[in-house]
Amino acid sequence: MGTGVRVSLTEAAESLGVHYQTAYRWVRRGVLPAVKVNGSYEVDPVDVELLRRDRLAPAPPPRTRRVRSWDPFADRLLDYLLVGDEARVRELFADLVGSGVSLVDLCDHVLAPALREIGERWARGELGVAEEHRASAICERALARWAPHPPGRPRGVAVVCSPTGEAHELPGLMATAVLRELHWRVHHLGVGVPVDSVERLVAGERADLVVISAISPWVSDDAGELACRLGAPGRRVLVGRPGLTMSELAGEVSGQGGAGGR
Ligand code: B12
Repeated sequence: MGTGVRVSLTEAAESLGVHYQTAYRWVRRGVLPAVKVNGSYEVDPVDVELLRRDRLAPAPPPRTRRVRSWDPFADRLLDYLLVGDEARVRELFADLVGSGVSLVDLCDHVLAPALREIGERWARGELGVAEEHRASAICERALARWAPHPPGRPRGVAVVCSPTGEAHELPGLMATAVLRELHWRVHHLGVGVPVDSVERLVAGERADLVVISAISPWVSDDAGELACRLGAPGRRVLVGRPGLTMSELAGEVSGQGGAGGR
């Protein structure tokens, strides 16, 4: 779990044995999470340690790791989430992604099953709202680390949003992480943004793709209406719903697959 005590970027650079400018570049690229305090960057020592380990590790193999069974990983994630062990969650993600697991597989086979189980336990009254919120917040922060803007020329501009009335943020974050891994430039709007404002941003950014993440059944009509409003010539609009997967999203944007596009 994060210590709550942050160190300056200069100290982090020293402890990583790199020049301040290098550490600064890592912050700008999202490789090293940081917050700005009084105009200076500060970082969590846990992130510094994770980055040190990443750098010490041998160069990762190409992203082709095949996993025989995902269940042990989803179970481990669930265990860590249930006790709020954020450091272990980050390590698990770093181990998997660092050893060649794609964000598609991480989301579909590890994150989503653990979250579904948390939802089941909450629905059965075995888990409090506080524990469920803690778990979601940990997932959001851990996944955000793997969703920096991609380097190089993007495949296109995407906006990821949700209908108003949808409070579930994680599916949109998963879609953002996966699209960025696939080299899309993504504007992630989170939840609760008024439709008019989403519409203006989508037009202003000349989005080629809009992904609407909607997992609550009561917003499915709104998701359809939003998709109609945001559609335009030359722009694809895809609507997510429970049961669809990141793998289908990835297939759709690669020109294959059969997810809920228009
Ligand atoms: C975390 C959580 C919350 C958190 C969200 C916090 C956050 N920051 O995101 C909070 C506390 C806000 C919350 C609130 C509520 N929740 Co809730 N929540 C969950 C939980 C545990 C995980 C949600 C999640 O991230 N799921 C993502 C994954 C696990 O699900 P998935 O839909 O299969 O995801 C895939 C697709 O969405 C797809 N995808 C995403 N985008 C796209 C786009 C495209 C184009 C494609 C192809 C695919 C795609 O990829 C994902 C990965 O495979 C779920 C459990 C569950 N089964 O999902 C309950 C759950 C969704 N919640 C539920 C409920 C009832 C609620 C509340 C009504 C509770 C209440 N009484 O207040 C409110 C509703 C708030 C609202 N207005 O929306 C129910 C919904 C039941 C139903 N179907 O009717 C669930 C299923 C729990 C349960 N078992 O009962 N919740």
